[in-house]
Amino acid sequence: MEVQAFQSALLSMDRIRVGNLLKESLAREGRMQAIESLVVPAMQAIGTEWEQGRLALAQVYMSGRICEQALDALILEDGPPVATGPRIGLAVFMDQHQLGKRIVASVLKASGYRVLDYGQGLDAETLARLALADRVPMLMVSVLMLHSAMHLKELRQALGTNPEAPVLVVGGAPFRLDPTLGRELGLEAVGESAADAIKFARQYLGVPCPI
Ligand code: B12
Repeated sequence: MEVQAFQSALLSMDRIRVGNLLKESLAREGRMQAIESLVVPAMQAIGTEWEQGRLALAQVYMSGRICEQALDALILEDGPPVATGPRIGLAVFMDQHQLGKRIVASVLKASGYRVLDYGQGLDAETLARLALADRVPMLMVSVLMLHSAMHLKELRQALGTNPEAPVLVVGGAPFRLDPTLGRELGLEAVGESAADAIKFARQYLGVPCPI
């Protein structure tokens, strides 16, 4: 019901209602749960409707933009998080879907990790070069299209296998839609949600000391 209200506010471009619904959900469930239970299913439903020809791509685009703005406003309200913990490289691999990366960046920062945001649309060679030059201990990659996911093996190879190579953590819609995809691609750390990003960061890098 609430997801439907959020979805219809997005499609009617009612930014105020979008912001209010998000704030209400946040007050009830906390930031991460509000995002997972409202933004993710609403955008997923919008994607399905577009696929079935009931929505135009422009409506999908505008819904994404409005979510980005609403989330940015919420994040800024808390003040920019100051992080001093381990560094994590983060990027959207090959495609241009940025909403998931923003959410992952925000929860990692809020948990004390320093995020090096490499942007979006990066190919395997470019991304590996950036991560290796920065010597990040972990590289998180958001992937929204199956076609992009199919190139992750190239990224894995370009990162190399020496002990200095960053731990590769991937996430995004193709892995949520097909839970076996990560295994098929030979990837070890595959996340389905922003909470999984924190889970892997803690597992491999430890919990940052509070400041
Ligand atoms: C919004 C959207 C767009 C917007 C993007 C706007 C933006 N600024 O991001 C626009 C309109 C630009 C767009 C364009 C296109 N899109 Co699009 N898009 C979507 C849509 C509807 C929602 C994506 C989204 O924002 N979801 C909300 C976020 C919060 O969820 P999320 O990214 O999954 O992230 C969550 C988790 O996955 C996880 N996570 C994400 N990353 C990571 C990383 C790590 C390390 C971890 C641990 C976790 C994690 O945490 C997040 C919070 O839970 C999806 C549908 C869907 N089911 O995902 C289609 C979808 C991804 N798009 C699709 C397509 C086909 C396209 C286009 C090719 C359309 C076209 N003909 O031009 C283009 C391609 C553009 C490009 N080159 O990248 C298809 C892909 C199909 C496929 N087989 O791969 C989808 C699945 C729609 C569909 N059902 O067909 N799109």
